[in-house]
Amino acid sequence: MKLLEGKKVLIFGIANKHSIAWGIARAMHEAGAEIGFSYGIPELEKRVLPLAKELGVTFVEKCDVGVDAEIDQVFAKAKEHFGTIDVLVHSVAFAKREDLMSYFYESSRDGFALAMDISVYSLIALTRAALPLMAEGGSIMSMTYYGSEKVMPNYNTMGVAKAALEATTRYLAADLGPRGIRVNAISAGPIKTLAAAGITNFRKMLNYAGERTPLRRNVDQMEVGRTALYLASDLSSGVTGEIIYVDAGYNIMGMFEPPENWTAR
Ligand code: NAD
Ligand code: 0WE
Repeated sequence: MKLLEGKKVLIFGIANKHSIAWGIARAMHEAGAEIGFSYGIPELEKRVLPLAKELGVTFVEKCDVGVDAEIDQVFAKAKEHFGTIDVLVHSVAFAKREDLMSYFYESSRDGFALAMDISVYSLIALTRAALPLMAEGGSIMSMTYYGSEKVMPNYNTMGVAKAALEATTRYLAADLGPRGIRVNAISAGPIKTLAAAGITNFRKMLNYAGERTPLRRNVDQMEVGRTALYLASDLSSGVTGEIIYVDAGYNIMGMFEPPENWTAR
């Protein structure tokens, strides 16, 4: 019996084959889950449909998570299609490009509000919409980044939004624990995805981290996917409100040993 046999999973945030959400979809598919996809903008349909086909996914719906009516609609359709769901995956973030460069103190009011709306409030809204379909309990998860805890150059508004996302995870976990619904977040190391492609010097950041993590490498989408599988499955039945790191150990370090090994061991 596979880990997610008979489980139904709804995944938000697949853009293309590089998406973390696609790694999650593949890991959960391999574990026997029945999966539904939702994507954010109409232009992504041509990217997402072939991926859906690859996994035999027939539920593929557009949903801008900044629009309540679209959230209502996608969950109405999910109720028709699946009846109930067991797992909700939130893999969505957005900030204005100009807020991911330059000084944090330059952050605009509307850019800050937008990042919080799309990257944080959406988890609350999706969770609330999913509740009627999760009467038997379930597992909800989202994706975060260490820039929530420590300053990362240019992560800026997104760092503050991820701090709020992690706090949101704990408050939702406390609300929903009594209903048998667990809520967790995965803090992933940097991965080259569409969301990362737009970032100046992302390649440099990847190399910087990859040379210094305890594992001396970066992580990939499938490693995040397999941790998501653990969170979705009964293997994690006692785990809620947690931030789980899938970052090759980056977050445990206090000082990084440069590659040329100056501690002379
Ligand atoms: P991605 O671009 O593949 O995924 C981001 C998704 O958010 C896209 O599918 C995009 O369409 C969607 N989105 C944006 N605005 C939306 C809206 N209004 N409505 C619905 N969907 C919307 O990039 P990714 O790196 O896979 O990002 C997924 C998650 O992982 C994000 O929460 C991101 O912050 C997080 N994360 C990424 C990294 C990294 O280095 N790539 C590291 C840690 C955490
Ligand atoms: O969460 C993210 C990125 C999220 C993201 C990316 C973009 C790029 C294009 C949100 N909004 C946008 N808006 C756009 O217009 N990551 C964890 C990846 C990431 O982004 C960074 C990073 C890392 C790592 C930005 C600056 C510094 C480091």
